[in-house]
Amino acid sequence: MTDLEKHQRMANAIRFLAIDAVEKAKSGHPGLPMGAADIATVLFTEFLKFDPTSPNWADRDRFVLSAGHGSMLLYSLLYLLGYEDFSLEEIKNFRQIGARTAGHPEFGHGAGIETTTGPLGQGLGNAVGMAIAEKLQESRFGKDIVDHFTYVLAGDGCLMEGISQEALSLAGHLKLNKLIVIWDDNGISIDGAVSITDSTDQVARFSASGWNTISVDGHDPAAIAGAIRQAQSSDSPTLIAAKTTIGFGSPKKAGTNGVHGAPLGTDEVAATREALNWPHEPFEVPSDILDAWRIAGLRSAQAHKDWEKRFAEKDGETRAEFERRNRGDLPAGFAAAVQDYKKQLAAEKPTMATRKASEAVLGVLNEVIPETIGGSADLTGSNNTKTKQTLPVTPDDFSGRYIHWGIREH
Ligand SMILES: Cc1ncc(C[n+]2csc(CCOP(=O)(O)OP(=O)(O)O)c2C)c(N)n1
Repeated sequence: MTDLEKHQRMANAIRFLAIDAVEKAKSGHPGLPMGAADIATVLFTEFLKFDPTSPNWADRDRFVLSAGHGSMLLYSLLYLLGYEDFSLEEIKNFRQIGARTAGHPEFGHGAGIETTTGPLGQGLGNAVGMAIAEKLQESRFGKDIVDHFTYVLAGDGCLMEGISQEALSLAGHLKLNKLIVIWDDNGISIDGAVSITDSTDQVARFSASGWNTISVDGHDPAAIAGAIRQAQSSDSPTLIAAKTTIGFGSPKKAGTNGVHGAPLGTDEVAATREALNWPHEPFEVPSDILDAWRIAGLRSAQAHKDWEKRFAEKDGETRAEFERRNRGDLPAGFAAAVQDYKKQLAAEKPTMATRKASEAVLGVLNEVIPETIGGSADLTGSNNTKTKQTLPVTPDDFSGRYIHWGIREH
C-alpha cells in the first residue's frame, strides 16, 4: 500500500463512519465529513498536537469545528484516534438522547470537544478568543509551557455570518499567527450553490484584513500538508482556502446540496462503498486502518511527556497559579476582598454615577483576580471599563490585560 493509498483509506474510514451513523440515525449531515475527510486526516495525523489519553492537556493544539453540523467528522476522528469518551457505541448512537454524539458538538458532552458549535460563525469567533488566550498565557507563563496552535474548520456558512468579519479583522489586527483557519470551500450550502447567495472573494477579504492566505486542492494530501506547514511559520493568521467536493465519493450526490444534510439512502450508500472501494460492513473499520489511526493518536505522547517535564521544573507557585487559572478557580483572596469592599461602601455610602461605580468595582476585582481581561467597544473613556491594573494588549505585546477590540461588540 502506498502512502497515498493509506491516506485515502484512513480518510475513507471517516467518510464511512459518518455515512453509516447518519444512515442509522436517519438524520444528520454526511456531506461535510465526506468532503473534508482528506483535510482532517492530514491535520490530525501529521500536525495536530494532542494526547487522546490526556484530552485536557493544557498545551494541546485546539481544533474547532466551526461548521458544527459536520459533527460526525469530529466524532469519527475522536473514535479513530482513541479518545475514551467516543467509543464505537457512541458513534452508533449518533443523535440519540443521552449520547455524547449530539447532532452538533456540545462542550462538556465528551473530552475532545473543545467548544460547542452549530450556530455558524460562532466557532470561528471562539477560536479567535482561544488564539488570543494562547498569546496571553504565553506572555504570562512562557513559551516553554504555552506554545500551541488553534485550528478551525469553517464552511461557507461560517464565512457568510457577520461575526466572521468582526472575528477575522480582530485576528488580523492582533497578528494571531498561531490561528489557522481551513475553509471547506465546496461552493454548496443548503439552498444550493453558494453563488445563489454570495459573491464575496473570501481570500481577498481575509487578505485585506492582514491574513496570510493559501489556496489548495482540499483532496490533495501533500498540498494540504504543505499549506499547513507554511501557515505554521507565518507571522500573521492564515486562511487556507481548500477546494473540496461536498459528499466526496458519492456517485450521484457529490457536489450537490442533496448530500449536505440528509442520509445518502441505501442505494447510494452501496454505490459509494463501491466507488470508494470500501467493501466493509457498516461501522466496520479494517484493523490495519484502525491501527494506523491509533498509532497517529500516539504521535504527540513524547511531546506531552517533555511538556510535563518542563512544567515540573517550574517553581511551585507558578505551577499552582497556572493550574488554578486553567481550572477557572477564583484566587484565595477573592471573597475577603469583595467582603472588605462591601463593608467600606456600607460605611462610606458614597454617591456616584453607575458607570463610576462599575469602574470602582472593576478596580477591586482586577486587583484580586490577575487573570481578568477587559475591554470596551471603543467606549473606554465613556463606560469606564479600564482600571489601573489593565494595561493595553497590543499586536506585539500580550502582557497587558485590556484589549482594544474596537467596535466589534459581538
Ligand atoms: C447561525 C446559523 N444560521 C443557520 C444555520 C443553519 N445551517 C446549518 S448548515 C447550513 C449551511 C451551511 O453551508 P456550508 O457552511 O457551506 O456547509 P456545507 O453545505 O458545506 O456542509 C445552514 C444554513 C446554522 N446552523 N447557524
